[in-house]
Amino acid sequence: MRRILTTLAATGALLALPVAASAQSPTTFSANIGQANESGASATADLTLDGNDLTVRISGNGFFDGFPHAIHFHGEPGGDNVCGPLNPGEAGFDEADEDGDGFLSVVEGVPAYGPVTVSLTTEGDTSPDSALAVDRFPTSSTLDYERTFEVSDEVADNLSSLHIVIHAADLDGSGEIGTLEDENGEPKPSSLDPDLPFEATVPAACGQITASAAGGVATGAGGTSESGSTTGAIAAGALGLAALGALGARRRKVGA
Ligand SMILES: [Cu+2]
Repeated sequence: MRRILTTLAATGALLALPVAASAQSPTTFSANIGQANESGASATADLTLDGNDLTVRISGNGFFDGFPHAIHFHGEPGGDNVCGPLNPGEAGFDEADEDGDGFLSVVEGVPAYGPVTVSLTTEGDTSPDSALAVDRFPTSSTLDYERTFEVSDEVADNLSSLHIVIHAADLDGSGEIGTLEDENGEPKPSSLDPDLPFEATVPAACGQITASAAGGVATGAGGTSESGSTTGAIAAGALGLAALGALGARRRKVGA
């Protein structure tokens, strides 16, 4: 019996600690991720930053089903990054489309949205080294991405200057990725890696990360003790959901 009580007490202490920490610091961000290259795909993202732990949830639709969609944060942290003109007909698109093929390649988009800062892989490394880790990105048309991982101080402090870019689109409507041909009738290669097809890495959607309106997560300043405890309960619920989500994601990976 004493052992049970000790265990319960220890569990209570473990549960209480993150609530106390989270009541002060989490900051929320979101991104509306619109189509690029007239892919017809779009997504929304919700981000929660707690210290250097960043939880990213992305839900989309219209993405090519059954092919890995590389997802990155792009941008120089603190820099003047924008999604830029992403679709034919938008102001500045013809200038950005340097080779005049009618598509904005990854490389052609970099002057606007900047280099890869974080790779939103499903597991393992999240650095730019994993930018093309095609076996560790979502493959469904709705993406259904959720992951919590640690980011650098530089990224944590400058999230609002970064963008989420989602790659891979069936540009020629063939029902396959990799059928697009260049002007010579040869398979059109990726601007990043000649061993990958153009369609495998081309931007399909882009959205700027913006801080959510103040009040989304209570700061606690000026709050009564009663509302403070309500905030704590909500934070605890959110943490519980996040933990369940992380477990679920891990399960899915193991089962896949
Ligand atoms: Cu990217």
